[in-house]
Amino acid sequence: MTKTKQDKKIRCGTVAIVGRPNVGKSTLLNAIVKEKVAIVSKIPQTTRQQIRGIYNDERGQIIFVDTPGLHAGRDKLDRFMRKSAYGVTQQADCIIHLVDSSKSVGREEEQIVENLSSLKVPIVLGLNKIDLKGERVAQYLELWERLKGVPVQKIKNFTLIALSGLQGKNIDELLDVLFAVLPEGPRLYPEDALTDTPQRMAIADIIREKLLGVLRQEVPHSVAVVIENIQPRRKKTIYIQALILVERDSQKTIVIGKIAKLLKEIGQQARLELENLLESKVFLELRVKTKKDWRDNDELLLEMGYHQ
Ligand SMILES: Nc1nc2c(ncn2[C@@H]2O[C@H](COP(=O)(O)OP(=O)(O)OP(=O)(O)O)[C@@H](O)[C@H]2O)c(=O)[nH]1
Ligand SMILES: [Mg+2]
Repeated sequence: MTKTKQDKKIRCGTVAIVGRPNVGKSTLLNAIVKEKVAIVSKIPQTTRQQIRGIYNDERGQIIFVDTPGLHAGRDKLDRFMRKSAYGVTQQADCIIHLVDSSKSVGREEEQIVENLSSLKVPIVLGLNKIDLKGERVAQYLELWERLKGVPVQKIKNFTLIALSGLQGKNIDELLDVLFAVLPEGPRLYPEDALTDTPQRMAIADIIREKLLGVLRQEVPHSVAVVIENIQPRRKKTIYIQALILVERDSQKTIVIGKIAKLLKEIGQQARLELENLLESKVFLELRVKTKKDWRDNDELLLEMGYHQ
């Protein structure tokens, strides 16, 4: 008897995208699901919590989990971010270790490979930013070889792929690799689901992304966005009050200055994206407040959705 289309088994699984900050994890996720589900910026440590992006085709479903960039910071938010990223690797069916192939391997990268190399699930080493000529590809292969003690061709359950999330290069090839290793099983999310980020978090992240676009040096890491109020007001307008937290008064001055100068631009960009997300007209009000050391404050972290 020949197999009909219905008989064909579909595959479904979770794929964690992990790596150092700024290697392009969120850009890759957005390129795969062809929608902006994760914010992106030039500044490292943009992503602060897990972001799911769900991909579907006739082969099945892949639940991609974008994670905060792994770095060595020591405050409570840093620890939450690390826990959040490594936590995903414990539950995933496959892991993409994403690296920036134009940048040198550092101590942080060694630590990541030390952690990942003991896992049993298939690993895909994504050599990203290949559009920048990928000058350092060999260093990443050597690192994996050194920690596994065998040449890359001999590492079990290990695949290499050159990528450019920015240019959408080799995304189809990546999907082929992933569907080949994921388990058979029914879809876990409806086919039209794209992500499951809570709306407040998505709104706060869009505003934070616009701020990251204008802030420099240490300030971005001290900035958080808390949504205080979302309220339908008048006909078809949603009123959003957002509080921008900084850690020190000196930063407040910088942020207010930037905002005043760029409020039109930031507010305008954020508003357009929010209108797209909420499918409604949006009125956005931004305030800035100092909350000393919020990155080390359990209560505030919880309020922002960075659960311990
Ligand atoms: N040239 C090039 N740039 C890229 C590529 N992918 C991402 N970028 C850029 O790299 C920067 C960081 O991208 P993100 O996607 O935010 O990186 P991330 O790994 O999610 O960073 P964190 O959330 O901080 O861990 C942005 O300026 C992107 O435009 C790529 O394939 N090629
Ligand atoms: Mg990110």
